[in-house]
Amino acid sequence: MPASLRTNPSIPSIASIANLPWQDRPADCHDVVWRYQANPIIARNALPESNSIFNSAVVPFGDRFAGVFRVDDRSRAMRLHAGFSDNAIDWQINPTPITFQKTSSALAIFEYGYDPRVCWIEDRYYVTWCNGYVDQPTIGIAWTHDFETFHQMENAFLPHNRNGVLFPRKINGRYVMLSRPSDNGHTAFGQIFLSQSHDLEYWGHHRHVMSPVAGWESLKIGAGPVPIETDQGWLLIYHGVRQSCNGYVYAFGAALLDLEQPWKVIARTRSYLLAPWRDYECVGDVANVVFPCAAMLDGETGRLAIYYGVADTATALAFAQINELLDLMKDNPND
Ligand code: BMA
Repeated sequence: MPASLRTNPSIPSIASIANLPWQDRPADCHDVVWRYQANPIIARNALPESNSIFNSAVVPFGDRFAGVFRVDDRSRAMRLHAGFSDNAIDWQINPTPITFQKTSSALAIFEYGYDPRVCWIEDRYYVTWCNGYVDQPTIGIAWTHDFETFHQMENAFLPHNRNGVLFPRKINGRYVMLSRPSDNGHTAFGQIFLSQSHDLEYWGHHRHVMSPVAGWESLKIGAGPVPIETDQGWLLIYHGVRQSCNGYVYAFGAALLDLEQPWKVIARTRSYLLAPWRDYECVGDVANVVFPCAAMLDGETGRLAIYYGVADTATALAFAQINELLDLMKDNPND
């Protein structure tokens, strides 16, 4: 195990995942993040009624993998679907959307859902997503043990909010969630904030975490996959958006957050790690979008598999070595 990784096997995000998908970096590639050569791994028409399947979250599930997938159907309804895989590349996605069980009769109905993240905390998987409430986006939360039955909890926040991402353990006795306050449209601003809760229901002690700095993220940023715990800090992969004369361009980078006070940014990448360069990232329903929602780490080897939506159309996979990512950020302390 690389020296920089914690050795606590009770933290699933750093447990060994022997069957994690992997391809070595191509000989002619010098990037810290490189793409799976058979991308995209999930085609837009993988389901009979799907228009697009993208911005989706996957996790280890026993000795297999499970996930929650953003499926926009051909009526252009935005729905969440569960899915399973033996190798985390070939996915069997349920053709019918998740029907959430309400944990309270007063709970708002599911209007639409998109950009899910999945996070194991203590004894169950939590799903967070952008949840329509009176036709406005906020953060929905549900939990599941088996990816068959999902129990929807109260929305975390009032509208407008997007990119709600939980940390995989309590920090100083509180659950912690990143989010990105927004508006109801294609929001032209965005900073990452953090909120804390004793029960995953009432959220407070809000903190500012990060604002856009570099050119590639100059319009807005939002948290991506569930942060990964290392002994140097929480590794957060996040998306950043630049406004061009031809529209928004979505890329992703990374930051290192303090372990005990995760609103403190220790370091962040100066340049993007991956930007829309390939045709499947540049051409689709929304051009020039790479949007990461999941990352799985094999604690044994430090191999990281990053799942990202491409052009709001399909789902792709990329790889990195976690120590190379941490080293890259060390060269760019946030001082
Ligand atoms: C964001 C979200 C994402 C989408 C992105 C690019 O606001 O809606 O789902 O990938 O825009 O269209």
